[in-house]
Amino acid sequence: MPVITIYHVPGTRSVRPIWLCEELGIDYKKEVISFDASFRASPEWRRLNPVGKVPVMTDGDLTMFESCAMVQVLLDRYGEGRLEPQRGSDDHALMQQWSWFAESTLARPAGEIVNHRRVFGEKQIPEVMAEMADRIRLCLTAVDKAVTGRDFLVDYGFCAADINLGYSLHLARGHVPLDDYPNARAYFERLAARPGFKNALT
Ligand SMILES: N[C@@H](CCC(=O)N[C@@H](CS)C(=O)NCC(=O)O)C(=O)O
Repeated sequence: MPVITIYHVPGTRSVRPIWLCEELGIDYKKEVISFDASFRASPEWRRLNPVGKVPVMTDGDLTMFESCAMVQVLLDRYGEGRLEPQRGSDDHALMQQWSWFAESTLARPAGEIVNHRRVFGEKQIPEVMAEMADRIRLCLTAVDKAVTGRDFLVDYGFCAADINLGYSLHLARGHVPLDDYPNARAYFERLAARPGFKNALT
């Protein structure tokens, strides 16, 4: 009986902790929930995620939100040193850098496009959409450079930062195609070919 439950909506940021569990063979339960605004605003869901977003993870008595934090907690509790470089090393610092970049710098404009569309519908402001797309392009340029001539982000090899950024690239490519960023595209394709990603996406 798994003690970890990940509340999941296919294609959303719950992909990150689920993908990590798949890669590490951690036993977890996937609880698929509704993405309806009314469900996310319900007292029942707000008790788990006070801002009504997805995902949520529980592990025994712990209930938490923020997908990249979940990835780190899973590494701390069950990773046994796998999928992260040695703590304190430069590679570990870069793993943190790219994980934070994944959510706060790249996923942010992508998420804002989704939110803006959802909230404003027909009345969306083209200048806002264009500005967010420009922010994504800037991030994709940075990723493209970072993975030029290498398979993964840090020398250690495939690690949790690739999971965090891989999801953000999946999100971003729905708004800005990766075609103009051949290294980032090849990197994303390498990540997307992993069974863990495929199993996490649905
Ligand atoms: N930083 C949060 C972001 C969570 C987030 O924005 N989730 C999206 C789905 S991928 C969501 O629930 N959006 C609904 C909304 O923002 O109203 C995390 O990484 O968990």
